[in-house]
Amino acid sequence: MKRFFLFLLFLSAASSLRAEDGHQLWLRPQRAAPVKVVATGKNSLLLATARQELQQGWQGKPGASVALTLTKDKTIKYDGFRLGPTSVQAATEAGLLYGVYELLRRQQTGQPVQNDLLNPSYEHRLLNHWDNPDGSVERGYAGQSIFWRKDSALVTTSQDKTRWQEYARANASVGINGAVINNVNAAPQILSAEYLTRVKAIADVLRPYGVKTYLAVKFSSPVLLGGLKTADPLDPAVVKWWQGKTKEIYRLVPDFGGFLVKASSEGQPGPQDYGRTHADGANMLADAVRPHGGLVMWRAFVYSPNDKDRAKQAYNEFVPLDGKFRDNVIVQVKNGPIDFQPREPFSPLFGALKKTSVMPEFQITQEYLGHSIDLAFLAPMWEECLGSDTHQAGPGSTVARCTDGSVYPQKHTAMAGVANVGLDTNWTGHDFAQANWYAFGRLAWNNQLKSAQIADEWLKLTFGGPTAAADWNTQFLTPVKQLMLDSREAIVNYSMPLGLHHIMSATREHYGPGPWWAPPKMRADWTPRYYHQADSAGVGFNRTKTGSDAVSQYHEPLATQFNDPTTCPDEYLLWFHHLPWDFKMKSGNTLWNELCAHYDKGVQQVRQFQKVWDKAQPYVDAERFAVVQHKLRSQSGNAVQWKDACLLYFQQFSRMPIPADVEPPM
Ligand code: GCW
Repeated sequence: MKRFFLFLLFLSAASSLRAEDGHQLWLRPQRAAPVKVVATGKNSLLLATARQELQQGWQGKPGASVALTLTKDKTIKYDGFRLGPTSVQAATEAGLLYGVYELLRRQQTGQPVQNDLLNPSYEHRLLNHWDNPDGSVERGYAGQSIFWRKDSALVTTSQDKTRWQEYARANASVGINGAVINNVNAAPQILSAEYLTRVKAIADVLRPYGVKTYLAVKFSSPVLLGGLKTADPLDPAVVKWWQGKTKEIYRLVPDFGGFLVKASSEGQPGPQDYGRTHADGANMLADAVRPHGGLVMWRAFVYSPNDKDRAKQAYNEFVPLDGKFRDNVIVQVKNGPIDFQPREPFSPLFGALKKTSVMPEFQITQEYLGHSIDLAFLAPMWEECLGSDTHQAGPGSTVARCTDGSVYPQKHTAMAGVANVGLDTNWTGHDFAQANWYAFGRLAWNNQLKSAQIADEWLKLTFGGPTAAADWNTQFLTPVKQLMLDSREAIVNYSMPLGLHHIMSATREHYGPGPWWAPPKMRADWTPRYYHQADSAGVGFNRTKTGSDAVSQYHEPLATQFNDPTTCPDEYLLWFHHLPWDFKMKSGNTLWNELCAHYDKGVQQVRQFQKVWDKAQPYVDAERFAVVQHKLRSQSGNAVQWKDACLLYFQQFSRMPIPADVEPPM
């Protein structure tokens, strides 16, 4: 009996240990060597954090002395730092903290430290949480919100605080320094005194890690919460209301970051309801936060049911406003012109807004890339966008350089990622989705980093360590890294290859295929047909000069290149062209055969991933191994579903046979 009891005890200890593996993210506890920390400056919150991290994680010479020094070195930008094997110099305390994390990361991943200068690409590196006050998370696949739960406004538990602290630490370790803690489809009550109490509680926990708190606000809050008759941004009573509300927030959270706004977009109220422009709306809020040093991040995600081409609207609405925004406004632009699809060309707003601060918004949560079931490493997608040459200020004006201040003298620079974090033990649902949180932070810090390096670091930190087997690098790291690097393209292949987009299922919350979905009276631009335009003559959206002319929103030589199907890159072909099924591709295949080949390839790729993962078993703890294996199995089924459904659906228009080397639909 006693033995059985001990066995139970062992089991529960073992299982909690296993759950911990996922919970620790890339910050797994290390057996640290003793270290002496010599810090200049007063013992502030951030320095205390830096000191603690060093003491918990030092892998260098035992007893070494590490100097954390504040300096006025002008080559250090924002919260960048200079790193030596036993020293960090920075202009800010946050910089010292980031230097410490970098030092520890290098030690753990076996990268050398010479005297390096590391400056962040962007001043503000933020997560956007689409978390609602009732605890649900819009497009969240990792459980309920870590910030809110039904009726939580008034009670903050010690468990809440522990979780927020772990969250803040994870952010800081990759340089993320801001969090918008509620949904852009904002509930007005977030600005009520009751909720602001909790906002303060959250901000107090995030602060020692250098993470600033921001709020998303509903433009009609003065009406819904303040009882005013209007939310017209030029109305003095409205201006006054926002000023008062802002003061109230700053009294509670003196370092509050500012507001994120989705306005006149997808049914959300906004300045256009009063005949005003985005600039009028943004500037009014910018003036309210300016005395406190706050920012306004104004989203450019706008489209309406009457557009002939949704992809064009943001550019049409925002380019005429270039130069009209206050300098503490940043226009936040999604990577592509439609909506976080598995592949889109870059948004033509990048580089086109020359007198306005512009920031990229990426989606970390996998709304269109398989939720938390499919394995998708997203760094390659973001790298592709950041590296796209807009040509707006000559060759080399990449999206990265057009947003980080290299090309235009932006007053503020920033990057945002829609978070994939929830209450799940492993934070992100899929164990590999942690890599996307990690990758976002790393890319926001350094927009030139390569996906392969990010994957390498993340795998070493997450699955490696001193206890790893001798052949870990060859048997685990190399193949699993390749799997990660191929994973996004596999999803493009089995879901929306060759520039197809927005043909996912609407009824299953954007998981799986749905090119046929078109209930009566549904808004056209919410149905997949609007995007694929398949008919007996061909498939694809004609955005050339003979179609919607969206190509003209791109700077030459891109406009000409995209306009011609023989020069348009295959990846964007059906994004820009409606082409006959027998159109001859660069490969020599007909379009139909090429489409079939891509769908098939995607399926084969996932099967290959399964094999790679099966072989990884000896190198992974049992729990994470089994869960990922199980998810890959589901993903494999999902891939087949995509292939079969899309090929059968499109075949009714193409009336062409499935090529012999493609697995026939079931
Ligand atoms: O991708 C779409 C999502 C919406 C989201 C919207 C946006 C928060 O389907 O859920 O709303 O974009 O980015 O505002």
